Amino acid sequence: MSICYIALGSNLGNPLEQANHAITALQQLPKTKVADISPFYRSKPLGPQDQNDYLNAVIKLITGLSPIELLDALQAIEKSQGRMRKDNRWSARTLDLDILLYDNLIINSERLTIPHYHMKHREFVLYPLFDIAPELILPDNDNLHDLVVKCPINGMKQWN
Ligand code: A4P
Ligand code: MG
Repeated sequence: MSICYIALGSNLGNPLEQANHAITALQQLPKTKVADISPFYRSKPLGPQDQNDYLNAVIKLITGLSPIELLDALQAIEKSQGRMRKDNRWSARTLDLDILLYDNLIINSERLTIPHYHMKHREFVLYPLFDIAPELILPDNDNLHDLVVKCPINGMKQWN
């Protein structure tokens, strides 16, 4: 079994409902257990500013799915919750589920980049990850605590 961390983001429709629905779907994945869920945060949009604030969270999974099987499963959940892929990057979305980390693996393939690119500079990834994995060391030996200290919180708040 492998340990992985999933970043959840939503800023369209009802983000709280989307997040809870996605977590239920993750709990129903084969060979997979939801081991921890971070608090939900409200963050300012990275990218175009003419979109709503995001709900962001990080979820810890213990899974027997391979990285690609997990990606397929996450994309199926996104699709079932009405995610439309658009050409413009960083645009609003009902649900985004990204694989941040998968054990200590480094993957650079056509469909997968793990650790997730830019994760080291995003407050809406680092803070919730730190909430559930304060001792975490990244595959390149960077210490999560050091990354959090260096990352401005950028007005992020608890969701409620
Ligand atoms: N892909 C590669 N690596 C991974 C991975 N580790 N996990 C590929 C998941 N997918 C991965 O993804 C595009 C392709 O990335 C997939 O087909 C997969 O094979 P996508 O979900 O269709 O595209 P996207 O999410 O719109 O693009 P991108 O560039 O991943 O978006 P970002 O960088 O995640 O940004 N602001 C706030 N405050 N909070 C947010 O959560 N999110 C975004 C999206 C912008 N601004 C935000 C937030
Ligand atoms: Mg994505």
